[in-house]
Amino acid sequence: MGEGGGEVGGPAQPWVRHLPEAPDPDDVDLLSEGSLPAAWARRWDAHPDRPVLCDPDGSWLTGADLAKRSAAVAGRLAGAGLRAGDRLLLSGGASSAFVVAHVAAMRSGLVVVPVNTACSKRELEVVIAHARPRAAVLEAERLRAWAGEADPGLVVTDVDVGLPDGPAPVLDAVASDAPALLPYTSGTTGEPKGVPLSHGNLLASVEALRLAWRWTEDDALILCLPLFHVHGLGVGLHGALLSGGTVVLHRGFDPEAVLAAATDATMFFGVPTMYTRLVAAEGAERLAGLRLCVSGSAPMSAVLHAQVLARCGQVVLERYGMTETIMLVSNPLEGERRAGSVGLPLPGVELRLGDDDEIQVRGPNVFGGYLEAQAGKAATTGTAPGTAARAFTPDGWFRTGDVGAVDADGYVRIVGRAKELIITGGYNVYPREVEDVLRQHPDVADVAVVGTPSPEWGETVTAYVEARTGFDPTAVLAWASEQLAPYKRPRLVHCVDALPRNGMGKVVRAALRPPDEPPSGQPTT
Ligand code: MCA
Ligand code: AMP
Repeated sequence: MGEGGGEVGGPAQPWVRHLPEAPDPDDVDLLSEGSLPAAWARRWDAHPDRPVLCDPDGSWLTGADLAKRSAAVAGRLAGAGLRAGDRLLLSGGASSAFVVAHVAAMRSGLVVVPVNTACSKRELEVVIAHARPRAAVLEAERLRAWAGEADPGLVVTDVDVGLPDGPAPVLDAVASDAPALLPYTSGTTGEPKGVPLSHGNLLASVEALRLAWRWTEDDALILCLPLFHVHGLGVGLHGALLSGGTVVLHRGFDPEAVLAAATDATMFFGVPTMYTRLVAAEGAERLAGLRLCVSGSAPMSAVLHAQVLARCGQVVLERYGMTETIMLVSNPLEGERRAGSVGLPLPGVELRLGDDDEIQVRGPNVFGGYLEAQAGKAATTGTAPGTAARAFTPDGWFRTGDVGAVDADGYVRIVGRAKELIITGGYNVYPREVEDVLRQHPDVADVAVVGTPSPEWGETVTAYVEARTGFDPTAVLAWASEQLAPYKRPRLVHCVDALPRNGMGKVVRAALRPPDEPPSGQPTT
């Protein structure tokens, strides 16, 4: 289907099917609250004594607590010289202190750069060099030391933001088009790509979810996703604070803890690997008490969908999104939740199939272009020549790199990927980044990295290595482990005499097959 063909969400706006009374789309204003911090502050003012956040230690914060503590942290950040528009690295496990720091930054107009808690020194240095943050709020001592070495001028502090007090700056006055979040993805070229998301992008996406999933102040969300990706931070945390309900933070995913929490909660968001573990857990049926279980970040198989229904009594609602767009498509809350489909475009989202059936989207949730480092400063280059510009079509639609199909009744299915991407346990791994690291080892002549199917992880990162004499896979993997966050490390390594290549000398990934001998490394499944 050519560009412009197969448009879903055009004049008829099928997304109204997510809303109970099929309103006129023109009456739906996803940005009416102005910004997330402004909306949150209104909730806390209206109901100061209402609990909003449960720390993993079981202690609660009310709306008034969150308003007061975040204003105090905003004062300390301003006292350290940070001003609206400055970038702030943020990394930590789930805790109320982490949430307070994040909310303080958002309220002050700082741009939060989320960092994986398990990132390597190399990965942290790459982000610091590219994003050029002014300050870093980092829970792990290891990260604080590395950040200080990478940029001695950086203000580095822990998640309690133990800086001297200062008067709070103007709060909750951010413009809709001001940048709010700058997550990083390594991308198909192996180069870091910063994804600037504006306050408008963040608000539009969670407002759409609030409407589509009827997320209200009566909801309590169990949140055990990492808070350095859009799924946990931009959907789970932001959405819960917008709903006016509560969010119960878990520090990491433990199926028993989730099932124990299910009796007092209403919602759970997870990746398929979490559901695989939940169906296998004792007491899986306790999940039935929740009003909504959502899955995303990776495809959920029809088999797993059926297992969750059989073991947990839940018809999982699968949805589809990206860091660059936050949430795009969701199965309906009411109406059929179709296994193997990600559902209908969310309110505000227009979707079409472009060349080779690539899913293309536009809407108020879609970012404006990647941030590229330029001679000492970074600039947004949504339409500049180069890799980043190819992210958009000439008529302004974002190219997702996912290949889709749309059923006669408007349900979207993801049938493949045009981009080279491995999704393992809901985390994205770009083969090029792993290959670039492995190729630096003197015993590796060349290497190709692919995902191989795994029942638990979806895909497992697998390396095919053309080895030099003396190649020791264990030593090479140990060395790669210092360069890469744990989820990016190859879990399977195959030695091959020669990588399959086409006439141009390019590796043909589809032709990579495990040789007969058992692989080296520690398979995860
Ligand atoms: C942990 N390990 C992994 C992964 N997670 N290996 C590959 N892929 C992974 N995802 C490694 C650990 O380092 C450890 O290695 C070994 O596997 C066993 O660890 P385990 O304790 O079992 O793992 P875990 O800590 O329980 O983590 C599994 C998890 C986690 C809970 C499923 O991966 C997770 O939270 N995934 C969610 C990711 C996410 O939020 N993605 C959203 C991005 P070793 O034994 O060598 O030490 S996508 C997004 O944001 C868009 C917008 C969207 O659509 O949502
Ligand atoms: P990220 O770049 O980490 O934001 O990951 C976005 C990618 O995750 C998308 O482009 C898809 O390839 C994939 N993804 C997210 N949700 C789903 C889903 N429900 N089914 C299949 N793939 C998904």
